[in-house]
Amino acid sequence: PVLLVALTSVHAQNYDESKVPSYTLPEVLRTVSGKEIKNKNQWEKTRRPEILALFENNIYGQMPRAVDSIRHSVVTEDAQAMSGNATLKEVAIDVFRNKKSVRINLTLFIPNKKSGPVPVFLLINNRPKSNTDPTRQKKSEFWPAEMMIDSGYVVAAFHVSDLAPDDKDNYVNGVLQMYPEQLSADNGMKAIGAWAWGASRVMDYFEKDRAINARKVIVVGHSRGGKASLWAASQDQRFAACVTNCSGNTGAALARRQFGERITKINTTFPHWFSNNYKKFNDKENELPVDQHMLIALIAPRPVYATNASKDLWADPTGTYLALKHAEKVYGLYGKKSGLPATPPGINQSLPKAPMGYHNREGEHDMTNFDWANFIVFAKSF
Ligand code: GTR
Repeated sequence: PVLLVALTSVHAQNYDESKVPSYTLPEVLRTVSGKEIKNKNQWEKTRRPEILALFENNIYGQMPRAVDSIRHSVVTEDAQAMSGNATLKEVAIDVFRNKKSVRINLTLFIPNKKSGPVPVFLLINNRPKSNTDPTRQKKSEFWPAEMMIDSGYVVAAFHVSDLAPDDKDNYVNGVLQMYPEQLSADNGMKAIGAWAWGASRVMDYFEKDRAINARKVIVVGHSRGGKASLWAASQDQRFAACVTNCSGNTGAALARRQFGERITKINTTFPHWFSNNYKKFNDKENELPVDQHMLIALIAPRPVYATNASKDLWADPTGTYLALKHAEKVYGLYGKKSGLPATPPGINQSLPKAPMGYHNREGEHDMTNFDWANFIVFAKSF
């Protein structure tokens, strides 16, 4: 029993701010070889690709790009959806590679009152499919499609299971069938990478649909989906902005704070999310060549909104705020100033403003009408 107690205390999760260890973050504006980055050209030419490769090789895995062909088929089109307020389109996106394929089932509602290409909120849905019910018999605050339509946005969603089932024994049954080399590589893509890959394939479709403003697609994700929305926006610069809600560890929260969920825990509970290489950093946050502020920096100068819930300490709302603050200097290279104060705003005091927004909603780990109403304000700010 003595040994058991010792082991559990090593892995106990910390929720006490006074027990956050002191830490030094990797410097976002200095290259691995020590060169200072002074302007956006140096950032884009040297440091941004370097950081992207560090995230690929150590955390999320590679992002395979080669495909043999892609087919888009509109399966349903109903111009009288939502009592005539929206056009529902259900689109099958079939991607072929190495004689294998995946089908992404995209649901989208387009507001009828808008003419011309319309900006989009695209949700990477990690919750039950009923949350994005195309018939609207079931309505959920997780994806309040009517609210988004009334505000003049296209609202779209796909489910993560189309790309990689969220299960350690089955995650290979999806995109990874097309890229078997990823499975044997220590920096190979796993489930979260596959979900982000799916968001990019949806973006390919948006670029072909004339009802859509593909220059203004905001990729949204909650929790594990929010880790994927950040990774999608980081590596695919076609996304205009990113919303990451309660994304926590290996999402928008700083790993080195060791507050709430930690790398060992996430790699143990979800061994199918991140690359094999990431396991090397179990209990070794300080050895990572990156921290999560650098993932946000990869999105610069595009807007990022990182949102949280007050009772969701597991996802470290404060560590998320600090990650935004530490990414500010990269936005600064583009002359963009975040309006975020030095310390986090109070509960429900939302700051939904480009280039960096933050709020900490009162309540549980979830995504609600409060969050979405703020996502709209954020989208109107750029
Ligand atoms: C938790 C996990 C978090 C977060 C969450 C979710 O169990 O530890 O990192 O991803 O699930 O996706 O709701």
